[in-house]
Amino acid sequence: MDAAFKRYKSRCDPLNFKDPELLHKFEHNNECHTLDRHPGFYHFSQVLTKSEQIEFTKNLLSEYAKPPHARNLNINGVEIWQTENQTFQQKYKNLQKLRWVTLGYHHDWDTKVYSETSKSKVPDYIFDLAKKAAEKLDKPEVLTKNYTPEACIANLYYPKSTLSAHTDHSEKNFCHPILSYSIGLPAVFLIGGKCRKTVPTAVLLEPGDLVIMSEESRLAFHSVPRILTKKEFPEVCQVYHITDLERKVEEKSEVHEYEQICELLSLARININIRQVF
Ligand SMILES: O=C(O)CCC(=O)C(=O)O
Repeated sequence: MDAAFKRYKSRCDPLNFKDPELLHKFEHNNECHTLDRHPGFYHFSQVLTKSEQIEFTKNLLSEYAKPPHARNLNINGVEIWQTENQTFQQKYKNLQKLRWVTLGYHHDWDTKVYSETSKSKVPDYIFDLAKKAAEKLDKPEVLTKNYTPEACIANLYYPKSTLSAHTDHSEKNFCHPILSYSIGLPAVFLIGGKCRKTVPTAVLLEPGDLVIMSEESRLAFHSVPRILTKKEFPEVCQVYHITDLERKVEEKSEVHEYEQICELLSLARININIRQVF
C-alpha cells in the first residue's frame, strides 16, 4: 500500500485510464462493479446527480459544518463560508482549512472511541443516502434496508490533499458496511487488504460514485493518494452549473450562493463516509 500511495501521489507519474493494471476506471452504466482481488468491495458509477451533489455541498457548508455537529476547525461561531461581503477567492482560501465534518457519533481521531457524550443528530439526508445504497446493492445479506447511519464523516479534499492508508475499525460491529459517496473532483482510491503489505488496486472515483466496503473489504487498508484537477484531467472532471439544479432558484442571494458552490465543486472533492456503529 505505501509504495503505491507514493507512486500515485507523485505528480510525475502518468495516470492511464485505459490500462486497468494502472488505474481501474469503471464503465458509466447501471451495473454493480466488483474486483476479484477485493471481495466485498462494490462500486456504482454516478449514483448522485449533479443536483444532489450541489445540494449536499450547500447543506454541508451552511448547516452541517456548524454546531452541534463537529469539524476540525474548533472556532466557535466563526463562519467558514460567509455568504456576504467576501469574494469567492476569500471564501475558498478560508474553506481550505476545513478538512472534515462529523455528524451523528463524532469520530474521535485520537482515541478512536465513539462516545455517548459526543454526538449530534444524523440528518435525514444521510438516511436517504443509505437507503439509496441499499436499493442499488440488492444483497440484503450485505446491506439491509434497515441499515442505520449512526456516524458520518464528510471529508474535504483540495487539489493537493491526500488521505493516508488506514483501516476503519472504531465501529463496534463490522458486519455493517461502509458507504462512501464522492462529490466534486475525481480521485484515485487505493483498496488493499487486511494487511498493509497487500498490493492495492487503484480505482478512479468520479463525482457521484458510490463505494460500498463490506465483508473482507470492510476492514481493508485504503487511502486516497491523489485528487485529479480539471487542468490535468478535463475528461474526468465535471462542470457544475446552477441550471443542473432540479429545483428553481430565483432569489438573487441564493442564486449567487449556488453559483459559488458550483465553482467550488470544480476545485474540491467531498467524500460522504457513512457508518453504522453498533
Ligand atoms: O475519501 C474517500 O473516498 C475515503 C475516505 C475514508 O477512507 C475515510 O473517511 O475513512
